[in-house]
Amino acid sequence: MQNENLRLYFVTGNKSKFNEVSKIFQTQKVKFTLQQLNLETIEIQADNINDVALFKLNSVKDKINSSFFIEDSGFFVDKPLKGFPGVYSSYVFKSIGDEGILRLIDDFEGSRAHFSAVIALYFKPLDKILIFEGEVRGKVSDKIKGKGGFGFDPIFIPDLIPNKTFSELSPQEKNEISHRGQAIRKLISFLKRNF
Ligand code: ITT
Repeated sequence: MQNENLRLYFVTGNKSKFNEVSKIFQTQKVKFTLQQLNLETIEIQADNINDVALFKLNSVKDKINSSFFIEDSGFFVDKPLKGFPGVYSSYVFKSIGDEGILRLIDDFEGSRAHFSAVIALYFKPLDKILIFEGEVRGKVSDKIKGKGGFGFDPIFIPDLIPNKTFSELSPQEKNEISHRGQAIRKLISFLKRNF
């Protein structure tokens, strides 16, 4: 039987998130075996994603007997939408989608946007909760471009690769600069330091 101390669950219903994270784990020498766990979590409507992430973690903590983490992320159109959809990203994507966001914007060149990710980890060997964050800045594309990724990827142009949307990048290229990639690499450094 596998050593339970070396099992790490990523509690998420979003297969695309899991696939991105799992690719990073494969390229790093991590002793932990990563596994997706699709458990119902509770997402409160707070105005910052750190609070959402901690609540989400605590909503399933009693049901899991291993180390595990959850991730809460969002797409923020800082200019001209003052941060919308932000903490409502999941719902807004399902309701109005990428097209709906584009209809709200006139000046794409002058737009600003970012993705944020907060990972909350329950690390069983130390009985501790830890937070890891990542953020990537850019602007909104004037049209939907690319086939890769998920969610708002086809309309986000990162500052670091200013001629492509996230959907036009390979999974590795997106992971190298994305909010999720940054947060996961911090989590992996923690695991390497502590196990
Ligand atoms: P879980 O809560 O089960 O993990 P979820 O998709 O509901 O899955 P969130 O509540 O964190 O996850 O919602 C974040 C939403 O923000 C997500 O559904 C996407 O619409 C968007 N989003 C987050 N990261 C993204 C990324 O890397 N690329 C594109 N869209 C992203």
